[in-house]
Amino acid sequence: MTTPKKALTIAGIDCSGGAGVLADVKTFQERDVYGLCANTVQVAMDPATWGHLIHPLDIEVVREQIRTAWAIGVDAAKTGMLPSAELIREVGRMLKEAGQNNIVIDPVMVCKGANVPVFPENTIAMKEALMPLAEVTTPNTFEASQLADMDELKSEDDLAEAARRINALGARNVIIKAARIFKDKAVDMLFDGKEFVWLKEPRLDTKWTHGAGCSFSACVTAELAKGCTVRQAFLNAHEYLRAALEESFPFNNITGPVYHHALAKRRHGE
Ligand code: PXL
Repeated sequence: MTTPKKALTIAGIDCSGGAGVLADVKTFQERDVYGLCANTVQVAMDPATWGHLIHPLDIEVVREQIRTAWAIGVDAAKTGMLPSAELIREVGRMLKEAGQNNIVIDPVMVCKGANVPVFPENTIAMKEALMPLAEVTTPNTFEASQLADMDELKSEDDLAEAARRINALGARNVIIKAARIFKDKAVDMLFDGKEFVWLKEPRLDTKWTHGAGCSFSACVTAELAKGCTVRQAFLNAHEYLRAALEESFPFNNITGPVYHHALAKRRHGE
């Protein structure tokens, strides 16, 4: 009998299956890692506007789920949508108390194409309670600018400066995903406190990117659970997401998800 590596996601359930817990657990499965979850919010969509209807769960219910995960034991843990500063601080306390390693913080602040407000008080809690615990954090450019206290990031120099500032908050490795700020290229950047790794590719011309951020950070988490270095986890997640984006598809004319099985399907010649 071989026991698989296990990863926990502390995040919201997006019932459309593209982002949040479902994206994370699908990704864990694709990467041969057993997935567990602690659900923080239930998200449904208004069928007319695709506006997100967000229903936070009681903090005690989140705590019970995390306690369950600790009772099982996990090799890595990630966070996604955390709807209040109070919950962010509680999750930080629980991760720290458990001595959990391989922590990936995806500092979710906005949902693509949806009207989700940004809570400034959540940013402060994230900086104080979660960044010091992060083996890796995976902000997009908006989230990175908020964490780094910078205006809109527009250049590679801005990305590097934001990464240095986020590293100074305690996150040991900072991955900034800059899919949109450059006209001709998509850039993923890793800063490990000393060196930068830049991955640049032609931008994929697709509107169907729902769940891209969650799936990327989930892949990093799964790779860390299996014992990969951060650099290798970054490269693997980049490759995984590129394929998932190349096979993304529409739900409607507003949004569509990345396809989590794309890379494995190619590899197996399905
Ligand atoms: O993509 C950010 C995100 C994260 N988590 C949940 C979401 C979304 C966006 O829709 O619903 C639960």
